[in-house]
Amino acid sequence: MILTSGKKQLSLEFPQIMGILNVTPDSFSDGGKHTQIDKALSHAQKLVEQGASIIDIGGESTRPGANDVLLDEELVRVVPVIERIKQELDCWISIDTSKAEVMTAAVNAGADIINDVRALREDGALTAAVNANVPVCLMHMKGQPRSMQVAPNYQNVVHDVREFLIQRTEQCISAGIKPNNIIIDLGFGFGKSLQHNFDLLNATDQFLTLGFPILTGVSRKSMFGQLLNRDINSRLAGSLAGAVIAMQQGSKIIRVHDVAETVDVMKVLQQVNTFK
Ligand code: YH5
Repeated sequence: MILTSGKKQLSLEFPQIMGILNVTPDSFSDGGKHTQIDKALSHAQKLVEQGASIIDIGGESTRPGANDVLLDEELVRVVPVIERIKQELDCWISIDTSKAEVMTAAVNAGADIINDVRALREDGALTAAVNANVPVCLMHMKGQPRSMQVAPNYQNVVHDVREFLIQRTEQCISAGIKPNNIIIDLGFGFGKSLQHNFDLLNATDQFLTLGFPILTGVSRKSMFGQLLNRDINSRLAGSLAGAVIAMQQGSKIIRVHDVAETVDVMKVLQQVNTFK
């Protein structure tokens, strides 16, 4: 399996590590505009040196309970950072957004992948992604970030998420997204209880038959906080265990904060070839 974006190619024979770069004010609030861009660039540089082949840039907080970010603010946060990373680093750039205007501006600035936790369901997003003609990650989310963690329920979480992804990938293909440009994501923590998250993680291999590469994002999420009673900065071991399970079940892109450690885990698995 190979991803293509413009002239670039990324092999998915072995899992690729996607490093998370938050450009929300909570992460880079001190200093002026240039300091913020410099800080984002140096963090991205560190992630690439540690072995990330993709940097996922997000300017909207989709953590449970988060408020919506205004369009202009999101554009001002992400576009200059994409331009700088494009100039300075050798990596793929992914834009974590749900807004059509941000998708278009980000791809024009050099983003290689559109990563949308709302699976292109916002106004204009599907058209923007078709026109951008780059790989897109379609994620399952039940409800909206503000309320999604209030008593999420499913008849059968694996079946329901799988059906959603089948339907949504079909709709996107009908609208003009190329099948080879689709990545799917089970959406850990987005409208799921602790049990839902682990049921889904353990069913990752059941999504391989859809025929699209699977992206997994469990890094530092509440599923480990709840299970292990750890705060957000003490979830590394849990997150690595989650990455092992995802990779062994065939996930090809692992979205993480802790790149160096996840690359080590991937290389150990590579030696015993436990990838599907
Ligand atoms: C994802 O899974 N997640 S943003 C809460 C946390 C820790 C981390 C409470 N964008 C995903 O990373 N894109 C986000 O602790 C994503 N898949 C894809 N494709 C949320 C996040 C986080 C939230």
